[in-house]
Amino acid sequence: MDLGAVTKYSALHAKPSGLILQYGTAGFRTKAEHLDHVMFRMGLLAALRSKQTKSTIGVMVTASHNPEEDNGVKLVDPLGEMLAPSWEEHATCLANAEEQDMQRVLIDISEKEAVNLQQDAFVVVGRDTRPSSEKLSQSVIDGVTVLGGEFHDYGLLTTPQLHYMVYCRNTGSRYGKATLEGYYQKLSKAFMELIKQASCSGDEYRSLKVDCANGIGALKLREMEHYFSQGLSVQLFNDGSKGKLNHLCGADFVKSHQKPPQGMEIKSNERCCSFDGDADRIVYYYHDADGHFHLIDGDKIATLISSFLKELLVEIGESLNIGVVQTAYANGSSTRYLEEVMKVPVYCTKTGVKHLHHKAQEFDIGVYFEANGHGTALFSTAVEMKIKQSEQLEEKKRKAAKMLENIIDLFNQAAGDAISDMLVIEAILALKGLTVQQWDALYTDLPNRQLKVQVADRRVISTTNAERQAVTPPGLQETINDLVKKYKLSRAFVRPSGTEDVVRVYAEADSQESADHLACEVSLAVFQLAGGIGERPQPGF
Ligand code: 16G
Ligand code: MG
Repeated sequence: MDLGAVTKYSALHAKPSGLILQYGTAGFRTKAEHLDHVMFRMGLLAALRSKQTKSTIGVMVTASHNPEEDNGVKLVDPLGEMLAPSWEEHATCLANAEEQDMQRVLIDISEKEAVNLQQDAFVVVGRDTRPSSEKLSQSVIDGVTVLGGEFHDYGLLTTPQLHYMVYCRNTGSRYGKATLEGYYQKLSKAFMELIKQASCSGDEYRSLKVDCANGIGALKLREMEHYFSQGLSVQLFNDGSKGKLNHLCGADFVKSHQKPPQGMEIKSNERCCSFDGDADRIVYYYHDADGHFHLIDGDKIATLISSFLKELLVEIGESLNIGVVQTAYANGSSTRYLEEVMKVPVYCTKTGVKHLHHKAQEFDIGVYFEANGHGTALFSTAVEMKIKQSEQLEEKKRKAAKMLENIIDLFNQAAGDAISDMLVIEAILALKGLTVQQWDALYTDLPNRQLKVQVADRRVISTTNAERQAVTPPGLQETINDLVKKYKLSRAFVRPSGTEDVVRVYAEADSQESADHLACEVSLAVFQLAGGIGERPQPGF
């Protein structure tokens, strides 16, 4: 390691002194103007991680659904997964080191992780459409090269596309070709094969309106569209030509405001979906004949997907297991439906994709989705073996095995992916002959409300039981329990955000009014017991 060069180049990406940032749930995120040094240092760290794992590491420059002025960076581990936890700590240390301590911190990390510095390093870089992203990704590259690493700059990519590239490169292209062309072809081929088998593929299954959040999803979907246009026609809105990224549109806006995005004209019963700013989340929705808005979130997406996969497994007659992984935010109706009607085991993990992904790997088929629309399905080698053996099976079983094979190809198994999920959903709807209303009618969501509360230090709140219960501050959980008892079919929990300096409150109940009241009362309890600052939460918010 040429420490002299590191110091010299680091000075060109100097850290504003005193600035402290955390590697949060999905990497670093803050105002773009504070991130140049973080990018350079994440380039250094990615090179070290690559040397240690002897694999290609990915670096994605994006702030997802956050405002256009923000930016962020996250590292992608060899199998397309989120960075290992011990390296998240190194990332935080390195990002916060003052200039004069940089050398020491780098040496510390290398020693702790037994990095062979002579080893080659290879890092792939991708970025979203934010105005700040190009320059920031150049800073990442500077960091990689200072440590003698090589790189490939993919330029504009969705986050899941970068995960896909990393996965392909580290599996000797068995998974797919590590190019955009490879990604488009793999997914489109699987999609076209699947819908060939749909008996009812009338016009209503063939078109979809997509709100692209004025982000990278628009560019990439446009590039990809002609590969699958024989099977599905997509109409793009909020494609970045006019509006601002994530402003009044995108999956996060639609989910949290429970209303349609601006800039999209919706006729009754038309199927619509929204991506977020880096295209790793998707939610669906429609207007019914009375003009009412219906949201189909990640929970209902998981239900559609897991019930279809379970049917395929039954068809094949195999005892392979399937499990669904959710978080505390999953609507109570979805959990009940999955467990009681579909008889699929459901597990709850902490918020953040890495937790869900990890749990889902325990099953032959693990379907995981956050209510906010981030998710995918993972398949074990046992499933692949079964498909390979299916040649000897009778015709009907062979057909199911073939479908399963295409579904596996269509899912981005490296990460939740709005484009890939969209094609899976569209294929299932066509194969099952389901309209968007029929899908929505699988169960009725319990009315719910999410609020946030400002506190002096959100770390005073700690949780257990996959964030469903507060351990500290004392008395908070007991208060929540008492409040919940006042309402029917109710549930509430609080957790410190992993991405913002706030405490999040979630409540659901049998009516919207009750959910709103409960959320408000719980917010007040947080304010009083956990050191609230600023304005007290008010009824009516
Ligand atoms: C990040 C997570 C997302 C999670 C959200 C929670 C990834 C890739 N993204 O965006 O899964 O739902 O944080 O945010 O893990 P919060 O902690 O602020 O509620
Ligand atoms: Mg995102």
